[in-house]
Amino acid sequence: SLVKITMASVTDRSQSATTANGGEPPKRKVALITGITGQDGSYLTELLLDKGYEVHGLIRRSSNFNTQRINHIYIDPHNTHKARMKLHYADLTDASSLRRWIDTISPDEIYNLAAQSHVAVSFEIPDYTADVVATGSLRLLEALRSHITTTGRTHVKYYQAGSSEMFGSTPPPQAEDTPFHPRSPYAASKCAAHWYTVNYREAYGIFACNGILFNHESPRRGENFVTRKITRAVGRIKIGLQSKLFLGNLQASRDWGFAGDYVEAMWLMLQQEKPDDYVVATEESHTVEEFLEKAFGYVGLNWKDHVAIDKRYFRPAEVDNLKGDSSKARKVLGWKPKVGFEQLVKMMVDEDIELAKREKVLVDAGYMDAQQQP
Ligand code: NDP
Ligand code: GDR
Repeated sequence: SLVKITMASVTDRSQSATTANGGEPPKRKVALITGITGQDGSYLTELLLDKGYEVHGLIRRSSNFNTQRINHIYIDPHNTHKARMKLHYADLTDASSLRRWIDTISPDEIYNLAAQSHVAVSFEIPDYTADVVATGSLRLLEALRSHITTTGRTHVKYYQAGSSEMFGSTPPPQAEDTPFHPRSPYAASKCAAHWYTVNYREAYGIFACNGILFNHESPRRGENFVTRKITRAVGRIKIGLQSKLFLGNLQASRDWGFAGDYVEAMWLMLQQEKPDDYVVATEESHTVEEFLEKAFGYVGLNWKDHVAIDKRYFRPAEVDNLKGDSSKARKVLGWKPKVGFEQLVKMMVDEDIELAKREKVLVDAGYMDAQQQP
């Protein structure tokens, strides 16, 4: 099972390190990622593996496999020379697991990406959202503080996945010094995690950074976020598997970038001399309706023929307009987005057309119902 494999992999790492370096600790940088199975976790893992890191990911137990986004980079850990990504069971609600893995892995960099990350769902499960997003981050910081105190490993760096949702109803453009006005339990919890991170930096001198990232999307985006929900529907409608798409508020405006670009900014923050907080954004904003027009228009469809409004998808409080000012990240980190809005929409639609074609084959062969999604 996965647990047996991963337990073995940690032991294997120290053994192979001893042989390879004559008893010296391994030279490779070691990263620990929470939320490795999520959209950003998968892109960040690819980036760090490319840079030669050994990457450890914490995954939570699920009754279904939840590693689809990282299966393509998974190498059996028994292959100790090649396998540089290792997975371990843990949970942000379980402090002991966090402390144990930090101590066992001895990471140089920790990326805290795990979250109940759906804003609308956070209104349904606010208590759990706060437990994972706010207190979970505090647990991880506290585990890191203990680890540093007992081992003297003061160089360990920490990244906190902050969000533009923290700005909420504060009008754009939003920069690092813009006041927060969260509009959901998710956003309020992210504000708490932000301030815990600042506090651990100030109180204990931990190298801890907050990335305040605006929306970023990709073909790996969860299917119930609006961009992917739209591009999945475009693919399925074009291929004839679906005809209607139900959405909520089409007038909300978001600053949408590409996840692959944004994980690079996370890494850059931890490579600086001093820890700090950075806004990461494209500095361009579009409404959901504009996204619809682009995505349907790209394959020659009119969104108005297919979209119906369902009140269920409206939120008790909405964030109307987000548009970042990322001049600090551009100046200090030398970061800028490579993928623009139109390119992003096309990339997502192209991939979802291919996915719908594969679904169609299964439907035609009688292996899948058209309503069903694999
Ligand atoms: P996803 O929802 O795709 O991934 C979230 C990850 O967290 C998954 O790996 C999930 O595991 C894991 N997770 C959820 N609950 C727990 C838990 N209790 N213990 C351990 N792991 C858990 O999010 P993204 O990749 O899009 O975002 C990454 C981070 O960045 C999140 O913190 C998000 O809030 C934040 N963020 C995202 C932005 C975006 O536009 N994408 C913008 C700004 C911030 P599983 O796969 O099992 O569900
Ligand atoms: P957001 O992303 O709330 O910005 O949070 P989402 O894609 O869920 O919503 C964006 C906007 O679209 C409107 N909307 C709908 N949203 C969803 N999910 N489903 C619908 O059917 C629908 N119809 C309209 C929403 O009301 C909203 O205004 C994302 C998450 O990744 C967070 O974790 C992250 O912190 C922020 O981005 C930055």
